[in-house]
Amino acid sequence: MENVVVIGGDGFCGWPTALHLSRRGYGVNIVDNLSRRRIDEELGATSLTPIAPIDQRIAAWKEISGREIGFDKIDVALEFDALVALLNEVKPTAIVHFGEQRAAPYSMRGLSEKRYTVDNNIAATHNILAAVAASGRDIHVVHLGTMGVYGYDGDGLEIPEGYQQVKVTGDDGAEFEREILYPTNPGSVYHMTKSMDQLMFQFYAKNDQLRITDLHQGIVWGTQTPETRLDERLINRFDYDGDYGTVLNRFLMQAAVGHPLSVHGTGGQTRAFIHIRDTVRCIELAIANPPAKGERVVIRNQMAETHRVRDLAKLVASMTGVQVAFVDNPRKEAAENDLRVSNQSFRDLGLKPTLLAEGLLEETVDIAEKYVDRYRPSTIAACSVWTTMNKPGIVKGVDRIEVSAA
Ligand code: NAD
Ligand code: USQ
Repeated sequence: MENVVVIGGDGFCGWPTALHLSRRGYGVNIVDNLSRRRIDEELGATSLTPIAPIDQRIAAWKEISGREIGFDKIDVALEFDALVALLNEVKPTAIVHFGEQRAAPYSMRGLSEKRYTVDNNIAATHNILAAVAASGRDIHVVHLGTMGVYGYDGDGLEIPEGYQQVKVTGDDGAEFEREILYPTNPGSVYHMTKSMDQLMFQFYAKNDQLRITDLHQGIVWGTQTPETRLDERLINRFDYDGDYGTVLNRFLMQAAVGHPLSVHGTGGQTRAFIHIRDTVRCIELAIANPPAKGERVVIRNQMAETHRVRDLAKLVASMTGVQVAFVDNPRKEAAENDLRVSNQSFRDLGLKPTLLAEGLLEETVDIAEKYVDRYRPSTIAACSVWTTMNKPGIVKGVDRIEVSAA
């Protein structure tokens, strides 16, 4: 049996991935420092769905599937020796690295959150790479990166999968061909750490011949996968608060409680999306298709489709009859952008991405409605501002409210 260590396996993407890999026959060991549960407390926020403590989650999975999942509470940014010891004990063939602070708004809240995000994310990624290199084992590192490393100032040029061929003119006029990492253009301290991760991957792939896959994932929506649906104790997180709630899940939740949908600015921002069911499939495909030893980092764009924020708001409003509010954008980002992205590499591996049109929006609305009693109104506003010029994106003093025709 092949063993996989899932770092950040108590989180929104990590937990369903751990279950999916376990069901597919991998020996799974979760590593997590449970920092997300601590940050929830710090923010007074909570998952809309009632997530069980990690030991109960794992016990429920054993009861339902008969399969064991290991758990080690390790802070991979701080506890290097414990990480090395775990790798020597478990002898994994792959590590899936979800263990970073992942909210752009949280990373922009203030100085301590900026510094925490950089310290945590950079040290976590570097420790994992250094531990794998030191172990002498052939462990494939699969990292969850983000579409946001490319930036969102696009004019419609298709974003390639990580690399760009360029011609450089030398001082004598001669032209040189180079392949470079696609230029990064991060829009938050969080996205900046993902851009910096890329350089660490490039170095360790070259210097230590590590096999590394970096998955540039779009915004994940939905909450359940076939495994997390099996029992309420296995249910996945559903974040809707102003820091960790991502846009489509926030809109679906806001619709369930009749809160006007909080569109930032004009809603002209175009972003890439993927359903959580496809996240777990993509990880399995990535693990099964590692780069050769000595090969450059494999970068795959992990997304299904692109949408403009205001179009998503209109869609949710037409499904539910909720109002759409255009609020001051708390972020510093292009008001309008086009986005075309290649996802050829996952399509070539056989992925048939789930699209919004396929009915899972209703499933997410049903979940939001089912757990509506757990909604904490005080956490809904997006209060983190990118600069002193930005105002919080709260639905108060809105520019205009649109009422859907539905
Ligand atoms: P999450 O916050 O739900 O999960 C992250 C998990 O990592 C948490 O359980 C946390 O406790 C753990 N963790 C953080 N720092 C750690 C450390 N130093 N040591 C051990 N554990 C640590 O986030 P998520 O939504 O599951 O995202 C997982 C990864 O996927 C992140 O790296 C994120 O950047 C990436 N990603 C997420 C999305 C999305 O929409 N959720 C989209 C693109 C990429
Ligand atoms: N937005 C709104 N209203 C809201 C919330 C967000 O209009 O109530 C807008 C934002 O201003 C932004 C867009 O929606 O233009 C996306 O915001 P988001 O919070 O859904 O996504 P983002 O901050 O980019 O981060 C999320 C995950 C992160 C991941 C990233 C993928 O939290 O971990 O890396 O999506 S990507 O966006 O492709 O970079």
